[in-house]
Amino acid sequence: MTSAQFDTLLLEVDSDRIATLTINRPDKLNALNAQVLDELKKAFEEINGDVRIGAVIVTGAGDKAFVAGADIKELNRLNSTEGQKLAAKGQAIFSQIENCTKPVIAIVNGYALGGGAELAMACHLRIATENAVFGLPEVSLGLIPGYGGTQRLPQLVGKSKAMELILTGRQIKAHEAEEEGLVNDVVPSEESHEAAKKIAGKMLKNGPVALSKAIAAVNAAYRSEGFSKEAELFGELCDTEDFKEGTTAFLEKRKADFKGR
Ligand code: CO8
Repeated sequence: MTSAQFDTLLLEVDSDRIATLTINRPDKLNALNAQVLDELKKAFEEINGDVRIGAVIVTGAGDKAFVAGADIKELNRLNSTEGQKLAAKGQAIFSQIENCTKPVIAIVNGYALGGGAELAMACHLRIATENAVFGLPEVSLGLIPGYGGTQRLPQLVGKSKAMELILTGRQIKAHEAEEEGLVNDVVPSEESHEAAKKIAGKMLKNGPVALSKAIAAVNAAYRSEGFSKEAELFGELCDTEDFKEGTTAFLEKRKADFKGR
């Protein structure tokens, strides 16, 4: 079964009840613009309600990127109120993915930066291809992660490592991500779908209601006030000169010159 109602996503379901949801903007390295976010919301509503689907694989189109972040062109125009609102909207969609009643496995097939890393972290498991690169480079744009990254990265790798990665914006490769507990496995690119389907297949031998309750029970330990604080602080940054400079510098393909204002 394939679903044709999306412009920026591909949704296919195989005979093993495994859906593959592909973010499909390869010319922009699958960056998350408003349309991708809206379609992700709709796709997960559909996935949750479709009895033919037992598990979901999320990946990016092309061989270069999973998702290279939120669309910086759209971010550049935000004021503080809009920034906070967009962060809260993205957080709600990623929380919908995290709370999907069916297992969600990300195949991280290249760059997973900023919002892309945040999307991967909202999935239940992550399988990285050998060329995967993870990072929260937002501070290099005069920003902070706004789609839950300041909350989920410490949950996955511990506070100390998360602070290092968030404050430096350093990008890490697949094997370091595995050592840090950020990904479950690293596999060659051509084996990634087979690997994800194998693990999804093992899950699907179990009781579907039990799977959904297990997801809800694990997630119950990870709710935090920090998400709304993150959105509020992201919004505050949208009114700074550094945010304008950082995002404009990226779009003009030059180095940012931050003034601390
Ligand atoms: N947004 C918009 N466009 C992008 C993005 C992005 N995040 N990433 C890549 N693109 C575009 C490029 O502009 C380029 O477009 P064009 O061909 O029109 O010039 C195209 O994709 C291909 O990219 P590159 O030419 O840059 O490819 P390279 O192989 O040279 O570099 C990189 C690949 C290193 C991944 C590089 O593209 C890059 O650094 N991208 C940006 C990574 C980044 O900083 N991501 C974080 C963005 S901020 C964020 O995600 C915040 C999330 C929280 C939001 C909260 C609420 C709003």
